[in-house]
Amino acid sequence: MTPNFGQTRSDIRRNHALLTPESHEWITQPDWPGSELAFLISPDMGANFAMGLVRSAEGLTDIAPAAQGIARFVFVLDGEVTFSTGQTLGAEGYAFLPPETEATLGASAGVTFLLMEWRFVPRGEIPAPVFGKVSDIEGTPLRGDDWLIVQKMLPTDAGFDGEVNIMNFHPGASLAYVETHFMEHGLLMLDGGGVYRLDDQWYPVGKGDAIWMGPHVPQWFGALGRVPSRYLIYKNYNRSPLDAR
Ligand code: UGY
Ligand code: MN
Repeated sequence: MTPNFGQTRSDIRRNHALLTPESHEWITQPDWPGSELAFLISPDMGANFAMGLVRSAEGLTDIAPAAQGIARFVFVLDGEVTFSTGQTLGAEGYAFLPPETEATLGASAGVTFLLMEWRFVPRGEIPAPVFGKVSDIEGTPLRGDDWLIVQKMLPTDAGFDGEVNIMNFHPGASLAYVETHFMEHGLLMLDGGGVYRLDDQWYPVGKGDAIWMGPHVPQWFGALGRVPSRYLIYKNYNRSPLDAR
């Protein structure tokens, strides 16, 4: 076997990180029996949320809900995820489970899904769980650009302390300007690829790559190639910059 000479595209910095598939570390956790998990983003690196991949060769039953006060978001990449409350999610199905949701989680053999968890910041009434699938969501052009379509997976009302969107880029489309904002992001590339600017670095990115963007990090994406590019992106939202971390 050829050695890889210590190379990876993963790059972990003070205010952003690129996490690429060849450097994933799959581990087990006591509260996820039967699974392997690759945590890609976590508070240890400065993020205010955790994001990772979960996979299971034999399938899962009765996985306990998230810890007290923690919201959970699941996005299915392969296979099926089920909840004890009766919902079944196929590929690109998703679930938002607010803190203290009772439902346990199951999954089919060969499942892989994205898992995000964060300490929920309530503003009034805590929203009910949300279940859906990406193909059912109507997209809207971002700031009038019909080459850049956003699908919002969660309702936009103020009870939600975050949003999770799919951004669809026509080949050659790009963000209109370099964004800087205090809200942070977790991102997973779903299709296509291009160049992601993070702070003062320009990274080639493609399907399967994950990105953490910390508060205020300058960010820009340009889609390259002949096929559309898509990414899933989490953003803390409806929060004041003065909310305690
Ligand atoms: O919603 C956002 O802030 C989004 N446009 N950011 C991004 O794609 N990096
Ligand atoms: Mn942004």
